[in-house]
Amino acid sequence: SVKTLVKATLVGVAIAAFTSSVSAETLRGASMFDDKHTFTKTMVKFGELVEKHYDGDVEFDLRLNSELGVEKDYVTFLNQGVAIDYTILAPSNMARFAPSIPLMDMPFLFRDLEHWNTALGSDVMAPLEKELSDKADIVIVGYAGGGTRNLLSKNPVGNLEELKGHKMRVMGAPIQAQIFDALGAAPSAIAYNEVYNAIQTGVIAGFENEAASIQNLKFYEVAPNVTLTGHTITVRPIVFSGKKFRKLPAKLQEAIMQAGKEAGAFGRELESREDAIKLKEMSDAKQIIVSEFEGREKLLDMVKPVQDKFAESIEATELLKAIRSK
Ligand code: MAV
Repeated sequence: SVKTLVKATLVGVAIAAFTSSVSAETLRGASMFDDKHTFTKTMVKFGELVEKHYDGDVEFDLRLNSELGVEKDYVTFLNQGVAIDYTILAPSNMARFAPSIPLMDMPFLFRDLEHWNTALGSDVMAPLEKELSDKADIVIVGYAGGGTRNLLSKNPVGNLEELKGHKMRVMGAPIQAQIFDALGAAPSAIAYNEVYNAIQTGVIAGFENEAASIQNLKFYEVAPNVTLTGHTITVRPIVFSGKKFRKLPAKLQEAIMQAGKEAGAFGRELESREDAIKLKEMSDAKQIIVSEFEGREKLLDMVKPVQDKFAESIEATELLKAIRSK
């Protein structure tokens, strides 16, 4: 009868409403750090902004403290569309999937914070984003970063003489090792979660990192000497799995792109502002001993041919020129 049909329809509508409310889209993120690190704060912000820009139901499940591994694991997960949907990644940890992406964070790419800001505020990185999307199926939705990377070692490494043969860990991209090799050091690629132990056991004598992460993971306990080479101002894309992204409603995709831009700006401002503060906190607490690198101005000249050669090998000579001239 009509009456039963209406009843059945109403029940159907109620069930549909119920299931859609329990099956809100859940997006899982990962951070190597606790809730005090700028990356974590940026990803929390990202979630809040997506919720703000999206009318539908969406939930965030952000796993902290390397519960789901480190960046070299995250990049594989994103590429395969498993385990996580978004995170923040160092371009140099994505080299295996897109060989040209480490151009973005190679040492001595930016002259200073102003240059870094101008470059990231432009669309100069677009060809690299395209390669990442085509080859790795990873979408860049925004840019965080803004920390300055310095040398960090067990014993002081204060000049080129002391850097000679210095056993140090670098990120997985070949260009990272090539640059430190050109400076005379003895670099080797080691996973981030093995660095602390490797220094403690004497496998390496140091590495390079930015204040936010040194403080968060207490690397100063094994490598208290910070030498201000300031070789890299970090570029840290907020990245999303392409496989997951394509399955999301168009409106949610739009919200994610918008939130990524805004969360990136939030993260860049936060990390670049806090960088010197965090160094000072660690130094005041006598956790680190900070010193200048004698002859820092020579370093750029030493690595420039290596940068040029890398750019040539990935057919990005014009792009490197464009970034340098920003
Ligand atoms: C710092 O923790 C961050 O820049 C992070 O993105 C890198 O993966 C890490 O250093 C590293 O050196 O691998």
